[in-house]
Amino acid sequence: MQKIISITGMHCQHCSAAVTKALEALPGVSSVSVSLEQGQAVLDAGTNSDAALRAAIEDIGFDVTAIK
Ligand code: 9UX
Repeated sequence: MQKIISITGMHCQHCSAAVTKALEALPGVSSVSVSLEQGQAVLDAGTNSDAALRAAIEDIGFDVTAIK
């Protein structure tokens, strides 16, 4: 299912690259697109829970403010 994740704390392209990598590391995730400018990740999350998506991002030091 497509999810849109709002993320704070990304300040350069290495940040958005790190978030992309962390999300792509989750099983079943595909089509990850992270926008530094918008502070947002759009992805097909497969069967991953919102909690799992949140943990993947927070574990590498960014904050999740919303998952829709
Ligand atoms: Mo860029 Mo992000 O120097 O934590 S990697 S701001």
